[in-house]
Amino acid sequence: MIIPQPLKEERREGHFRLTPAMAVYADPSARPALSPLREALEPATGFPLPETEHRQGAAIALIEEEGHGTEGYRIEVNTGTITLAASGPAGWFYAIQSLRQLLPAAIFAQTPQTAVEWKVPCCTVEDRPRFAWRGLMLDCARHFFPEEEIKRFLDHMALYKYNVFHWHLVDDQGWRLDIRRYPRLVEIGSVRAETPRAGNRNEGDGVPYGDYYTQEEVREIVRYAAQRQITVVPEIEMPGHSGAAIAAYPELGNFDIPGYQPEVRTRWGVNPYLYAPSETVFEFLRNVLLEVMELFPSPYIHIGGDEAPKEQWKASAFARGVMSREGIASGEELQSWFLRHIEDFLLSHGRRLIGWDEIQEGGLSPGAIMMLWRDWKWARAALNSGNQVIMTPASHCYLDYSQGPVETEPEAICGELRLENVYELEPIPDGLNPGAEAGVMGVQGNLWTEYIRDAAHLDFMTWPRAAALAEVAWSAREHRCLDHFILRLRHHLEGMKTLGIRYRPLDARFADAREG
Ligand code: TNX
Repeated sequence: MIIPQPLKEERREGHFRLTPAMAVYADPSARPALSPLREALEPATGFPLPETEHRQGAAIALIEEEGHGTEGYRIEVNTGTITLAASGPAGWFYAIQSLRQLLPAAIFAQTPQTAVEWKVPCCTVEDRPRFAWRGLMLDCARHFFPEEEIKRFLDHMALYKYNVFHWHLVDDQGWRLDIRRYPRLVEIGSVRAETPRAGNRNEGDGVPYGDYYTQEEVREIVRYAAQRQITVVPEIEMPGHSGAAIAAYPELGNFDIPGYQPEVRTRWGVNPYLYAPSETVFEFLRNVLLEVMELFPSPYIHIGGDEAPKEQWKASAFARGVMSREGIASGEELQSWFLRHIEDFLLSHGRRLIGWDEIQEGGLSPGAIMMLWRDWKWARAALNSGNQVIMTPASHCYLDYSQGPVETEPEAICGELRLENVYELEPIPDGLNPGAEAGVMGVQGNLWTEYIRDAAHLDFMTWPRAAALAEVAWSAREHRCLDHFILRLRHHLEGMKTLGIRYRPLDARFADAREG
């Protein structure tokens, strides 16, 4: 039972049975896929899977085959052999993830399960993704998740063929990335005096909170993700959501305004503090981004751009001076001017800029990639003018919303987003010019963590909704069927339990879904 649903899946009579002595063959180009294959099968079966030099006699063969693109693959299971064919590393990796899902759920155990019969149904699977960008975002600024928890998150993403980990590392309530050139970013910027209390968001708990990732930890996470075919896209917020950086270096803010008193924020929501449109700030951001680009090989750098109220710019004589010098009429245009500097810098280093949909308000640069989170009108406009867009509409992709009636669910930010509503998302907007839909790069789920304080609750908010979104991102539109998804999901929940994922249980009405 595979999630996301493959493009073609044909079952036949009979089974292949994994046995302790079975050997594996790999074409020379496919040999790097041997270790993910062993990692997938060895812990639960206890079978060592030795490599053999001859395809003849091998139980499992990893072979290179033309025509599967960068991420597609083919699986052929007969009573005597399993063939995993692909044109490259991502394809073999995804074939292995699907193969795991064809086995009994006990395959996800981390110790040998001697009583299980390891049967794989005879079948042919031919598969490739609908969208190239299949992401999950994790906000590590509001709450911090240590390296080991990030790795678990990546393990689970990989199983559902997600390929982008969007890492929200910076916000008003904490700067979580060590930048060597600016030590105060973590010394001061990573610590807030307190956090809103559980159950009463208007009151602080009085407990200082702070942590950050060292550059060594970041490199390790990037490497770990790459092994799982996941690109880590860092997000460094600007010009808003930058309160922690401004608290660390007050000269970065609009310090000529009355009552200027930056601090690492202790409440959630939108913050008035934003970077000044100054050369001091551009120099700071260029230096920060140089270290960021050294740590993250991603072709994309996310610069935030959301929720930046323009009041401080309007109140600052310096910012107003920049506006009149540059002939800029509004705060929104000043933001676009600001971000154009950053985009030029990123482009000169071979990286593309991604920003939240507010980057369109003052004029969208033709090369910028927009992440849609609010009204779909922004996506239509961007796509129709030839920009690329990633769809993360809050209405379907905000995994920080409650999974049922807010009265009966654990405290969450606001709103309700049920499993079936995630599953219903059709990411291509209507009203597009012919051909503009090609600009939709894909889909992403966002885990903002104001109310997600630990890994157990992160599991609960992520799963199973992220399994539904994985199917939106990967599977052909015409193959999406909620009843069939729920049927497969019920089997997957056993696997998730075995993996130790503390997912949210299905609503009663789904507990006995039948194939129909
Ligand atoms: C809006 S979505 C934000 C975040 C919050 C989130 C809570 C976006 C680009 N900005 O700062 O955490 O709502 O759902």
